[in-house]
Amino acid sequence: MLSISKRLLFGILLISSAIQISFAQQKLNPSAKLSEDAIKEQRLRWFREARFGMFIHWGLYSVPAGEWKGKLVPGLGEWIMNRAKIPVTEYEQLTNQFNPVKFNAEEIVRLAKNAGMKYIVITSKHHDGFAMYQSKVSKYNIFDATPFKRDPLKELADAARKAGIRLGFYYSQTQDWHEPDAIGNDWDFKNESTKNFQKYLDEKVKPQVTELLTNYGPIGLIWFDTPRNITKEQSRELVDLVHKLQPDCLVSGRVGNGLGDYDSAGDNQISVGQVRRDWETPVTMNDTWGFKKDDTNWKPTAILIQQMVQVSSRGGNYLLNVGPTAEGLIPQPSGERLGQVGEWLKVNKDAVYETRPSPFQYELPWGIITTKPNKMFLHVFKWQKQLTLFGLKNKVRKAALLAGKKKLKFKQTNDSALDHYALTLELPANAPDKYNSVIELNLDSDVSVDAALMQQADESVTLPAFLSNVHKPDEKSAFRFDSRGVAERWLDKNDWLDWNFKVSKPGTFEVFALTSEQKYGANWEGGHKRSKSKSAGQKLKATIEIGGKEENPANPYWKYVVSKVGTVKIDKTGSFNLSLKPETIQAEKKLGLTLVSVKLIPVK
Ligand code: FHN
Repeated sequence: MLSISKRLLFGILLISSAIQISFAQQKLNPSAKLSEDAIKEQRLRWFREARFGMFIHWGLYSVPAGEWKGKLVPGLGEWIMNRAKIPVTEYEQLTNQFNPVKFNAEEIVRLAKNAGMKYIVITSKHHDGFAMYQSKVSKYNIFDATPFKRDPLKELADAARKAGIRLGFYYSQTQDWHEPDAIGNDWDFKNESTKNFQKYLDEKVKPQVTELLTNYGPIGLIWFDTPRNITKEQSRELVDLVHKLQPDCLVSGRVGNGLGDYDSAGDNQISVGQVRRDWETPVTMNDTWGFKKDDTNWKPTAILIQQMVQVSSRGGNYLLNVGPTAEGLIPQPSGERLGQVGEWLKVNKDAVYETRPSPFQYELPWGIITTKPNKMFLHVFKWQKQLTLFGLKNKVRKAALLAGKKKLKFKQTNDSALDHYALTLELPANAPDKYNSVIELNLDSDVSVDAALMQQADESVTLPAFLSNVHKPDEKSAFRFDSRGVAERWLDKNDWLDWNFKVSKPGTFEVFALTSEQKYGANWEGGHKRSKSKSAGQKLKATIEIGGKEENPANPYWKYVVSKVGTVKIDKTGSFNLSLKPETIQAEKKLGLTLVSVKLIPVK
């Protein structure tokens, strides 16, 4: 049961003079040294343009496919050895049954290419320690230990090269449940004190990574995962090894200690936060990475397309997973969805590849934006006959649907007193695309916007947590934002937030707080109480209750808990400030107040 007495204090402060707000986007890698910068830029060039890749989780675990000794094992398919605590000697027996004769590298590459994917990342060794290629370092590999006697990574590397698709290898550098010195297997190798992680790193990880970067031609990236205990020196050793062997090969953020070439968002986390570095998010098509026969919770194609462009609109890459079966086949529902995404991309590719992020840091009520020099692409998820965009300062030269190039009528206005720009587009009655219809705007110069938070055309105001001014009286406070832009570790009652925003249509508004509830794991935490507030203006003191829940299509693993806080009246246009101060914060589960945003919805 959740405690439902979150109590917060809101202070609404009317500000008479306009506030100058600048949310300039940070430049990538501002602090890197010049020469390193240049090398890194070169390495990142293809990745930055790619936007969409295929993740392949394939290993011995596809044989049990989620079932062990007649019982379905909950959790991720590739974690079955860990979840069912299968002894190494028993798990090794799976090698006798692993004969994926239907594996066809060219077919997989064709599927990826038709889906519009620009790169493929396949598990060369997952946490179970089994190498999916011919390794001289350990006989525990698909070539030497199974009846298959083929090297699928070699076949994939050849097929990918022929098709002009980049290939990357996933490699689990800390967890290896097959090895006594590695992390993770506490059922066979119980004695932590005798473990020598460096030995495992020197004798298995580095030699295997060397094989992968020596025997398979140019490799786009090494996707290290779960850094866990790895020290900064050890992460550095791996990064240096990769760059020494193949200077153009990228290293994923999960090598640990902030040393990767790019950041990796959490699994299935579609980041809405600020763009700081190049980044990628790995996403499952159902709920597992490795094949599981009982997982049929497939995401609809509309969600996959919307997530992909949402990631593009924040400057990231979308790495969408498939989990082949023990026969080597990609499950039919995955293939079907990839085909549909590919069809959409054939028409709308200009709005995805090589695009730059949205100039607006916040989400819009109808969809998202991607940009290119002198161009803006409006991805409309919620179709409407008239679409209004606020804050665009450029003159629009032409507006047209990307599909079919049909020109659209539009009008631009500017309220100079409020410093408020509006573009209104007239749209056809029906959405031209059932997933995401894109409008292309040709602009007079490179995109220029008023990036301040502002009321939208539906008269609502959304104040995302990550765009607030954060006040942490105690510097040691753990408060921060996760890769979705949601407040986490808000455990200190003295931390508080405030926002400045513009209102162009005065009125009475209901105020809601949206907090984030995990689908799995620790869930949600409540019981926070109100504190004294020094805010001026209208004050709302409210008990936040679970007033409802909203699905969050972009992040299906985190629902929004919606709580009504009260009502405010804003009787003139202008700039306003809203502050949010909690009282005591319940932190038993160490979740605290997981604020997504505060919303003002007009009372009609
Ligand atoms: O534990 C793994 C998991 O099995 C899977 O490989 C994902 C993919 O991002 N990475 C780890 C969890 O974050």
